[in-house]
Amino acid sequence: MKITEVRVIVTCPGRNYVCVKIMTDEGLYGVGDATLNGRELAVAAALQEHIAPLLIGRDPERIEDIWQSLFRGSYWRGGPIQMTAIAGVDMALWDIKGKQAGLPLYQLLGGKTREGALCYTHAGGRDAIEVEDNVRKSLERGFEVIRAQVAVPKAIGTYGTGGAAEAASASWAGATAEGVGDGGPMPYVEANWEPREYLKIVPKLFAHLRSTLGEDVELLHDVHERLNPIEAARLARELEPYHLFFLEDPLRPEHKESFRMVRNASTTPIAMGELFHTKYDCLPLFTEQLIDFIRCDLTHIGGVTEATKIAALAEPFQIKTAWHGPGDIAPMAHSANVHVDVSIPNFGIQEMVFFPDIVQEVLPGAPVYREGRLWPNEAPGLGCDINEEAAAKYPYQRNYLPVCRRADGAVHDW
Ligand code: KDG
Ligand code: MG
Repeated sequence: MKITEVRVIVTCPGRNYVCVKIMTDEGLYGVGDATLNGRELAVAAALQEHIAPLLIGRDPERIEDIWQSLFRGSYWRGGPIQMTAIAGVDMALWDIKGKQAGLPLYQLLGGKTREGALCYTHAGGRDAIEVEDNVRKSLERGFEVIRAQVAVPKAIGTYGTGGAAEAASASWAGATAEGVGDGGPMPYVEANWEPREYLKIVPKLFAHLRSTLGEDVELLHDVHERLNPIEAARLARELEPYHLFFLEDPLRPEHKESFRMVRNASTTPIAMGELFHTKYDCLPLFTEQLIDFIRCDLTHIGGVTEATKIAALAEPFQIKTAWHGPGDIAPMAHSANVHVDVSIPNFGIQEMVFFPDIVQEVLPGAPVYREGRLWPNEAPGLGCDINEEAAAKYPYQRNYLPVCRRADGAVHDW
């Protein structure tokens, strides 16, 4: 079999997605996700201008060889743009292999280790009562694990307080009113965010949720890389009595040694990884046993090929997976997540979103949610497709992630 064409389809059914469609001389094609929120066209150009010419005429069955030639063969390795471009190609090649075999991807990865993939949704709110209310609504929908985020006093537009709606949409309805949300034609400014206020409010939120909801519901919280090591250590310690499922991304991704301070301070389980790009980012956290969940984004680490290696590296350290599953990666990536989830031994949990109808029309095949779990598509390969005609109706719109600023106006990590 030979690759005859690599199509890069950029579409905006409510938010931007960069899709890869690899065509072959045998009529089979595969689809993958190469979306990098806020830098979509950089990835599209990398694919179109630099990667596609290298793939024409290659055998799509040689996934590992193509992966290695794109990662190491280019000399300049890693980074979000390159690893996202590789992911789009990698997913499309696994999709072709599945279609060739007539098997869903999880079968190619060793078959099922479990039925569905336990998943979590987001609950947010302006105060603890509103968050509690939204957690209760998620419980009614069957979720057993829920992420909880609360507005920080004095701050404008705290990350995550729009809950599941914010996660699914580029222009969340609350965004224009309060400056909250994920994205816009120019960056929103999340203003007046102060660690002191954040560190006071978050333990109070979880004290409230435990006192009103009891111990049965599993709760987690995303710090979104905003604290320094000593602040993160304090938060992890103060949240200990509330038994979180995990505390997510407490620190910036670059200096892995900082995690020692958080680890030594508490027994709150730690998750990390949505800003990682390769297995090499994960290694020091694994070998020193500094985290409990690895939550890379398959679309930003080079796809299924790197994800299965990361999961295998994590397994002997009893670290589980919690792959990133936001609305800003396409259904193909969510499908890849779940195929990996149900076939590895050390799956932990899967983050999910409910895609709006318009996304499902353009990019059909997202995993199905039922009873607190995601269920993989049983069609061959990823089980996803790109409706190119529908995609063409929604052209790319420039969109940025928000920027966070402290009370004195200084830039902080968003
Ligand atoms: O594009 C950025 C989002 O993917 C990120 O803010 C979402 O942190 C996130 C999460 O945990 O889903
Ligand atoms: Mg996160």
